[in-house]
Amino acid sequence: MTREKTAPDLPVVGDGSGVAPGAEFYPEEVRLALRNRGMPLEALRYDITPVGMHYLLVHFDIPDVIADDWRLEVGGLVSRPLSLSLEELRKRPKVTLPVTMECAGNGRALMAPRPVSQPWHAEAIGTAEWAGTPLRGLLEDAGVKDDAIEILFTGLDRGVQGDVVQWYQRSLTVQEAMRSEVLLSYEMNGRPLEPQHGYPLRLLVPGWYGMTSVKWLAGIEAIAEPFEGYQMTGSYRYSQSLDELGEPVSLINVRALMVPPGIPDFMTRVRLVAAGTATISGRAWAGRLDVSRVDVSTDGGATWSKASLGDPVSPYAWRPWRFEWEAKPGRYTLCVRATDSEGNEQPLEQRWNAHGMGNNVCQRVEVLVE
Ligand SMILES: Nc1nc2c(c(=O)[nH]1)N[C@H]1C(S)=C(S)[C@@H](COP(=O)(O)O)O[C@H]1N2
Ligand SMILES: [Mo]
Repeated sequence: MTREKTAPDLPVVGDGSGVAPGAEFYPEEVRLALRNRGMPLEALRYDITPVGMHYLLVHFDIPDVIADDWRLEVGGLVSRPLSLSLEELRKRPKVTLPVTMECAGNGRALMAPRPVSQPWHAEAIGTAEWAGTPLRGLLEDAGVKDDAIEILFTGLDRGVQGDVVQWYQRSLTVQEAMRSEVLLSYEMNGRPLEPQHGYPLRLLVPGWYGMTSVKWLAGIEAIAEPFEGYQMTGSYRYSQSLDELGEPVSLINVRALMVPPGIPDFMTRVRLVAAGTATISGRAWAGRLDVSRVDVSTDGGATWSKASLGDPVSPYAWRPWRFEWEAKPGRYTLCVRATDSEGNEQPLEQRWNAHGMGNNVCQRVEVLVE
């Protein structure tokens, strides 16, 4: 395990408090947003998101990995350490699974005051057909020892975050890592991973927010203590201040999004819809749980009507929904709200947290019917 170092003095964004006082974005946030694209919401029409429309989140730089020189090292508290080439991994049992992935920071920019980081509204989402080999088989071959409590995953990207010089690293409990749906993935939508999505290999943890699915994976290590690196303790926490540790962010919260109907105004994205019957449609997901209902409001959340649901693409992927709306001339705020199989409902107002995590507030779309 590489020990994390403290970075020399670096400049701060804004007043350094970690939140923005007003609605204006700092140049640093805009620059991050240009590196990390969101999924255009009209792509909610596809079961499987085309690779070029899937959201993207890269903390540091995309590393330059030469697959022929690359190996996956499996070590730490295991009986038989392994070192595998991409070819060897591809010869192992192969599983293909459509999975909806969402960034834990999705919805951050809708919080007030706004936590300063990647300024997602609601577009940090996508569903890909991921293929790879189950992690469990590999861990069984390596023989994880009884005193191991976590599995640590290390990516090949390095940078500074929260004043800490680090490789991108996240851990899972042995129990979570052993779940059958967890993959070491080398294919996205039937093609080798693109550089930005983790080529040649990434971890894929269905049901968890995206930060868990470590890209450019190079190391897997069984460890005896909980891993306390920056991406586990300095971020990805539900806390009320940056100094407070808070609860870890893990599984994806229930959410529905709609394809914004009609046509957009270029700058404001306000929608123009023709009067008459309008079909409102979209997708809903709840991580590891099922979506049990989706409701639509055309009056900003005052009254709700049930949408009809289609079948999910897989147990870990979104399901389509639709709603027929008799649109009469006027100005409307459309909202959509999903409920999961445990009765959790999307909030109308989000509870604030310092890192801007897990915001699943109901989507609102302004519409002008003529
Ligand atoms: N090595 C590494 N893995 C990573 C990241 C990263 O910056 N480096 N970003 C994480 C985050 S925060 C998310 S949301 C997902 C995004 O995956 P995608 O870019 O393929 O959509 O990758 C995760 N895995
Ligand atoms: Mo993320």
